[in-house]
This record gives sequence, C-alpha cells and structure tokens, in this order.
Amino acid sequence: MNSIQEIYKKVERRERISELEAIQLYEEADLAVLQKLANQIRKDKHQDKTFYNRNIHFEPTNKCVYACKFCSFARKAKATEEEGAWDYGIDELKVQLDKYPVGALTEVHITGGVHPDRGVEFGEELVAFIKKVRPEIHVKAFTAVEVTWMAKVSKLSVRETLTRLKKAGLDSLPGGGAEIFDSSIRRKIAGGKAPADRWLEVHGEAHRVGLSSNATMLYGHIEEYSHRVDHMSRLRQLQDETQGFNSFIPLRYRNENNSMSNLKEVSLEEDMRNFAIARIFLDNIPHLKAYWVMLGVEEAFKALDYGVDDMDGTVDDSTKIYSMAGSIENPALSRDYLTKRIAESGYRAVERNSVYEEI
Ligand code: V47
Ligand code: SF4
Repeated sequence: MNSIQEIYKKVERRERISELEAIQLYEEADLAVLQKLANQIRKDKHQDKTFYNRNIHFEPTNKCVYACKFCSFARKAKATEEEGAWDYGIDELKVQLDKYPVGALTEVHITGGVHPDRGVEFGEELVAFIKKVRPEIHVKAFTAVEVTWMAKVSKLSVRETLTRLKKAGLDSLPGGGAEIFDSSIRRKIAGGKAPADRWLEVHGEAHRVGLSSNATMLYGHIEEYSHRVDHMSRLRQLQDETQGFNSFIPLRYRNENNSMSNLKEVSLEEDMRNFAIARIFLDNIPHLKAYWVMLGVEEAFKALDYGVDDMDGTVDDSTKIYSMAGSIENPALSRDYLTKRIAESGYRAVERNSVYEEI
C-alpha cells in the first residue's frame, strides 16, 4: 500500500489513481491537500471558468412504479390529486414554455416518476413538441431508469427506444437514476429499479447512438467509501470506452419526507471531500457539477474551490424533487446573480450550452 504522500505525488504527476488509492484518500487525506489538488486539476482543465446555463425542468409526473427509500417526490402509481400526485402532458408543457420568450432558455430537462403506462410514444410526443415550438432548445430528458421502463412498456430494445427518442429530437440524457451502483446497497435503497448494469448499458448505448449524457451519484446514506469509489470506477471505465459523459454530479442525500429520514445528512466538509476526490478520480469526465438546487447555494459556491467548474443553471423554480426532500423551497437563480457570485468567488462566469460549448 502506498503512503498517503505517495498518492498525493501521483495526483500531482496527473497519474490515474486506483480504487484502493481513492478509498485511502477518503479515509486519510487532509482536506486542505485534497482541495489544492482538485483545484489544480480544475485549473488545468478549465482555467478560471465557471459554467452555467439557462434552463428549466419539466416533471411530467410524480407517479412511480418504484418506491425508492430516499425519494420524497414519488407517489404510488394509483395515487390521486388529493394525495399529491400529478400527470402532466403537452398542455402543461406548453404553459411552461409559453412563460419564456424565444431565446430566454437554452435547455429543458425532463425527468419524473416512472409512470406505469407511459412508453416511448409519450416521450417522443414531449420531445417533438419542444422541438416544434422551440427548435433551438436542447432537450435533456429521461433517466436511464425511465428509458428502461419505456422500452419495456413499448416492447422495444434499449437501442430502439433511444434511437426513436433521438429521432423525435432528444439531445442528451440526464444523469439521474444512478444512485449507487453496488447491488447490495442499491437493492436496499432503490428496490427493484434498473440495476447498475442496465443503467450503464443505457448510457453506453446512448453514447453509441450519438447522445451524450451526465452521471450522478447519490451519497451520504448507508453506503461506505468503497461503494462510492466502485460507483465512480464503473463510470470511469465506461467513459474510457465511449467518452460520452459531459459531467459528473454528486448528490448529497437529503433526509426530509422519505423512508430513510432517520439518517442524518453528511456535513459540508464531507461534501467538499467528496467533490475533491471525484475531481481527482474521474480524470476522464470533463466537468464536475455542484447542483445548487440540492446542495444549497452557499455550499455550491464553496464547492468551486474543491474542483467544481459547473453550477448547473438558472432552474427558475421548475423542479420539486429537492424541495420535497428538504432543500430550497422555490429554487431559482437569475443570470445576473450567478454571474456576480461566480466573479465574487474569484472565477469567470461562462454561459454554456448543454454540451459545454461557450455561448
Ligand atoms: O436520481 C432523489 C436524486 C436524482 C433525493 O443530469 C435525491 O444535469 C438527494 O439526476 N436526496 C434526479 N438526492 C436528479 C438528477 C439531476 C439533477 C440535476 C441535474 C442533472 C443533470 C441530473 O435526484 C435521482 C436521485 O439520485 N434524489 N431524492 C434525496 N432525497
Ligand atoms: Fe421513482 Fe425515481 Fe423516486 Fe425512485 S427516485 S421512487 S424511480 S421517482
């Protein structure tokens, strides 16, 4: 086993670290050293740029065939409106889009519960509608879990499902549904939903049909450091093969209104340690995102000093997944606020499109 000093030196030489070395960083590394190393890597890759975009979310339903224990958002598939369930379609999507003049948004992110009856046709309809009325908007839609379910309902292969969605106008896949890949932990917190291999297969196929994607990791619940490293290692392996991931998004478990509310949330220090190690370990994923909606605004700005180069976007109060789990109630940040705070943090704000081209 290497000493911790030797691992630091390896990172300084920009050599790839092993899974065991990453676990050792989690267990032994000094946070100030991790911060310095992650920051150097971030500077090599992106200099002083901090990216953001102008985006909204659309959550077509919160009805879900699954019952992940960490989820505060989902309702049973047969739940009624009185029980807090919703089913939205084209009409609601149109109302949402009509709020924005042409040019005000560059991305719509669509994700929601896994609706029992909605197959690929529903997905195609939503995506095609956006492309009809706002062809310039990038549509980042449907997690690997949703894609897997659509394929099942419509009796198609994953590849056929992705190809049809792409033809309808889908541009990329969001990173959700990854949770934690280790099967024993995944089974405990995410029940029967798409296992790790399937999640990775969907993203691999997406990359091969020409759709890029993101990857998340839900941490700070019942997993151990070895599970986080295993998760990132499987992503690193797929990325070596496809180069299709744009960004990695660690998501701290939020503990309100769900079946694991007995668990305490991890500390800010733990969040920063996790961002820094992710930046060091995932040498082949270009961007590291602090999703302020989940993490909190102050925490996300702090993360810029621990390897993060992307703040996600303006969001404009269009998502409920995190407010229902105890995070910011009405998440919205203006472009001016993002630009100003990024500058105050010592970085240069750069508006990006969804594949990180500068606007
Ligand atoms: O997969 C659900 C997470 C994810 C909780 O790709 C929770 O750009 C913490 O993936 N505590 C969906 N996390 C959101 C997502 C996402 C968000 C922003 C940007 C992108 C992107 C992707 O939310 C789920 C799950 O891991 N989640 N409940 C909770 N209580
Ligand atoms: Fe359903 Fe997704 Fe919530 Fe799991 S995390 S219960 S799949 S909405």
